Amino acid sequence: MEHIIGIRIINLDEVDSTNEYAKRIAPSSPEGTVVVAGKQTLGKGRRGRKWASPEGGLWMSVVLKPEVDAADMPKIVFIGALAVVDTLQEFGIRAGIKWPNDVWVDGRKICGILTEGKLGKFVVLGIGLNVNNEIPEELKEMATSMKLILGREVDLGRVLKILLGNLDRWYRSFLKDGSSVISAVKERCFVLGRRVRVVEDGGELIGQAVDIDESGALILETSKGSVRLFYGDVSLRF
Ligand code: BT5
Repeated sequence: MEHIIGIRIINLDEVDSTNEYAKRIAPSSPEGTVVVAGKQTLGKGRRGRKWASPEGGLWMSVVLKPEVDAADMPKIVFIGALAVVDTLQEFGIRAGIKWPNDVWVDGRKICGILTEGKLGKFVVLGIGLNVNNEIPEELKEMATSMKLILGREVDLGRVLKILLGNLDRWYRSFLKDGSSVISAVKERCFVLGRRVRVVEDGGELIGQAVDIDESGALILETSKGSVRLFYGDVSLRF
């Protein structure tokens, strides 16, 4: 079976942000084009946050052109998270998904995912995975890397190759049946069944995380009833 993801790989030594680069080339690029950079000078997280991207990490973005509507966007984030969890598993690392866009190992963030796009035109799936890179001082409490966990450097090229294979597999699964992605995320999401605090635009909510529904929303049981969340930062310790 021919692969979709990774049909074309653009390797850059340095870039502002692989997501920005991928958005620039997306209109004229085939679906499955991947942009990888040695380091990012303006790596970004959600809502204008910074993503530390020094040399040694895996900083990449994939151009996708699925025929989906806005409601399917959360599932594309999940494709990234599932593929990263499976990739870490290949290296003997047990990771879990922190809804909506993180992968964590032993209470620390190892990967963040950011999707952006133009509705009806393209989606850029950006993945930042700490591999051999240094973790900046201010993030040491909350972040980790494959090197820190394994106690040795890993072959970045091998990580990329395995990740592309896993992305391709999950993307196909998503195209065939979007709900397969949701059920897989539910199995690997360590937030479910826990009492959590979610900070979002308007303020914060505390409750029991009970489910992820078909649209990818987190269902929180609060003292005031059940709430559906589409966005937010979840904390387990508060
Ligand atoms: C994310 O945002 O977690 C999405 C990160 C996406 C990064 C990739 S790299 C390739 C592509 N190109 C880009 O420019 N971006 C994507 P968010 O949930 O908002 O989390 C951001 C927060 O994570 C920051 O405020 C820090 O607290 C923390 N953080 C920053 N750099 C980190 C790192 N390298 N490892 C772990 N945590 C980090």
